[in-house]
Parts: sequence; C-alpha cells; structure tokens
Amino acid sequence: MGFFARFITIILNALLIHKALNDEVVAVKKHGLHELYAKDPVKADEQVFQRTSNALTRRGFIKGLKSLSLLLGAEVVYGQFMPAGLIPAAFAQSNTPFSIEGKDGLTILNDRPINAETPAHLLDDAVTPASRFFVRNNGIPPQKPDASTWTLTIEGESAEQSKTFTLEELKTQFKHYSYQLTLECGGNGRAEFSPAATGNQWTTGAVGCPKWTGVRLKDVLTSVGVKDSAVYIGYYGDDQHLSRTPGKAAISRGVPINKAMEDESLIAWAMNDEPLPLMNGYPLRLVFGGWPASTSGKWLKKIVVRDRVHDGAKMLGKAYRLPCKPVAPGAKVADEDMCIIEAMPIKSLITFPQSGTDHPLAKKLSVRGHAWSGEGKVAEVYTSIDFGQTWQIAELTLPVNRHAWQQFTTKIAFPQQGYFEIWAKAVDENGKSQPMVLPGWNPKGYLNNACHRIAVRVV
Ligand SMILES: Nc1nc2c(c(=O)[nH]1)N[C@H]1C(S)=C(S)[C@@H](COP(=O)(O)O)O[C@H]1N2
Ligand SMILES: [Mo]
Repeated sequence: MGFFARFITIILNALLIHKALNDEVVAVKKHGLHELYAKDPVKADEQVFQRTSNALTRRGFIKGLKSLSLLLGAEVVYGQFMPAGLIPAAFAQSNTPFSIEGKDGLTILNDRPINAETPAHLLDDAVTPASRFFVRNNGIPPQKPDASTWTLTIEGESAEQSKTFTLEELKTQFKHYSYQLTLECGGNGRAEFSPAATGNQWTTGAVGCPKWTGVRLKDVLTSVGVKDSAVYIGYYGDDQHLSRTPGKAAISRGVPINKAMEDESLIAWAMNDEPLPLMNGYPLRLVFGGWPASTSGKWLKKIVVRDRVHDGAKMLGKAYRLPCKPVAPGAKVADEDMCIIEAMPIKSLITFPQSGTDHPLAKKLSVRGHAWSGEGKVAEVYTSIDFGQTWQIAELTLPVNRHAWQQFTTKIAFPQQGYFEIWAKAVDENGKSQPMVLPGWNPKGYLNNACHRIAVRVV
C-alpha cells in the first residue's frame, strides 16, 4: 500500500472512531471522500482535515494546513494557495483493482451493468491498448455474438431504401480506413460535481484513444441513398435493457447528419488491428471521435436515417443534455431548457508519473500526458505546481489525425522538499482553456473538464 493509501485508511479510521454515529462518516465509509465533499465541501474540509476556509480565521487555516501536512506526510509547500474544499489530489483517486476478460488494471464503478475506468497512469501510451480502454454499459451486453452471421441494417424516413449488410459485405464492398480517435464518456469527471450528480462516479478514466479500423459511415450511407430531408442518424445495438423487456433499447443515440458524414466517422470492427473486445462492442460499432462516447453505438445492428433529431432512448430529458444556459448549482431545470451535448470540451490528463510518487529534490521530474478537444486542435498545454498561481508551458505533439489526442511532456524543478500537486491545463486553438477547478454545474454531471492534478512528495 502506498503512503497516500495508508493515510486514507488512517483518516477514515480516525473519523469512524470519533464520530461513529455520525451519518456523514457512514457516508464516507460507503461512498468515499468525493460524496462527502459533494454534499458540503467546506464542512467536509473541517471534518476531514480540520481545515477552515474562513479567511478571517487565518490561524485556524494555518493550523488546518499543519494537520493536513501531517496527514500527507509532507509540508504542503504552496498551501496558502490551495482552494478550500478541494480534496488533495493524494486522496482524490481511489484504486480498486478489478478484472474483466481482456482488461488490465481497470477500476470497477458498477458491476450491474459492468462499468470500469482506467487509472490515469495506465493511460500512458500514445495509442491506448485495448486492455486499458474503459467500459461503459447502459444495459446487458450480448453474449458471444457470432461475427459470421452478424448483419447491419440501414433504414429510416430519410434513407432511399432499406438495406442489410453482412459484416463480410461491409468489409469487401467498402474501402477500409484507420484513425486514432478519442472517445470520452460525457460523464467522465462526474465524481467531482457538487451537489453530487447521480450516475457512475467516473473520476478521470472514461477516456482513451486507440486506433480504430472500419469503413466510413458516409460511404455506407451514400451507397444506400440519403434523402435531402436527413437531419440525424440513430443507432440500435444488440444489448438488452436492464429490465430485459424485449424490444426496449438500453440506449439509442446518434449524431447530426453532418457529423455522420465526416471522413473520420467510422463503422469499426477493429481496435488496434484486433477484433473489438466484447465489452467494447464486438463485432461492430460506431466511432465518432471527439463527441460524447454515448453516440458511438456498440454491438451495432441498425442505423436509422432520421428526418428529425433522433428520439431514441437517452436522447431526451436530462440524458446527455446540458442546461442551454448556465444554472446555479443544484437548480431544477425543465427538460425543454436542456440542449444535446455535441463536441466534448478541451481537456488533458497527466499519465506520468503516477499520483502519489516520491521524487528526489535534486532532480527535475519528467511529466507527460495527453490533451484533446472535441473540435479543433489543442494549441498549448501548461503545468503548475503552485495551485495555479504560475504556469510553465509544455512541449506538445501534433495529432496524428483529426480527433486524435496529442502528447505533452515537460520537466519540472521543485523549490524544496514537501507535498506538491502538479496541475495540467490545455488550451485549444480558439483560446479556450480548461477551468482550474470545476466547470458549470449541470443536473447529470457532464463535461467536467477541470484541470487534472496529481500528488507528488518531493523528498
Ligand atoms: N449499444 C450500446 N452502445 C453504447 C453504450 C451502451 O450501453 N450500449 N454505451 C455508450 C456510452 S454511454 C459510452 S461512454 C460508450 C462507451 O464505450 P466503451 O464501453 O467501448 O468504452 O459506448 C456507448 N455506446
Ligand atoms: Mo457515456
């Protein structure tokens, strides 16, 4: 067990001993620090770290920092800049190892249905290995689909005809394309929202960028014929609704026709030159890089070309939609004031070193990771070791193709021994950058693109 993990145990035990009958403590034990912080971050701060956020009680704050430093096992060097209510990065991520066939080191968030994310340090490769690509299921996945009899049907009000292809026909009748495409769940980062949003409590690992191979969706749609009336496509997969009600889709989403017709929008059968893993849609799925991954239908059986915005399961209400205008945290928002999420926002992830690393003061620390944006390129990535007071620019590669993530590297020198957080912030080519802590609250906790941060103890 690493030193940070040991301290979490110490904190939880201390809380349990002192306040055994307190509801909050039961909540910490059951749901962890995130939920406690989501309910009331300032109170949580006081309870967990005896850190007080009131600027007037400076003495209390300093005392709090001291106890926080004790818990962390090192001085919080830039502690005076640390926002109140912020869970130190050392405690913000938990690692529960879990095994799914073909997956390696993913953290389970839910087992009915199976949902699992990848710890940041296991996403270090420029091309995400299949074994480290996250799993997000809304329903019950099919069991061992038979690729040799698999078919895909194209139909709908705005299709010229209805046509069914076998997998073999798709592979032989259309040109093959490979692209590295970033898929990120719209709910990635949900765990940090306050008030808490229901749903899988993703931290940072519902994202990946493998190489996908398949045919262009536009080539297949064009061969069937698309009427001028087409505005949207919708997908249907072979998974079942959790209720197992026949004919009821677990999820049936889609994209506007313009996105469907992009060169990089694929009907894919391979991830990194191997058949798709079962949990990622074997034998066939859609891949729309840069858009919420919920649009990339798995176990793909049918595509409908619609003359209106697709109205399948999880297209309506609050699902994958945001308040059209910003709202106050916790506000009730009417369904008609919610807008569909389109391109994902600018974001970055530090994948090396692993959070919780000890690093010698005498040496510079090499830091690296990825940055991506749903539309356009990432222009710059910066890192900070003083809670965002100052930033240094990192080196950044160009994307291998549109919608592929980019790699950043930088070397960091530390001024003294102690506890540090490294924060990373990406800026896109339009000058939009990641918020330092949390972006706009929304009822379902989508699109948290706050700066990623890791903990380092300089020794
Ligand atoms: N048929 C089907 N497609 C689906 C889903 C699903 O539950 N069923 N989940 C969607 C969501 S919400 C996400 S984030 C991505 C996750 O893809 P992955 O499991 O391959 O990581 O698949 C999308 N496509
Ligand atoms: Mo998702």
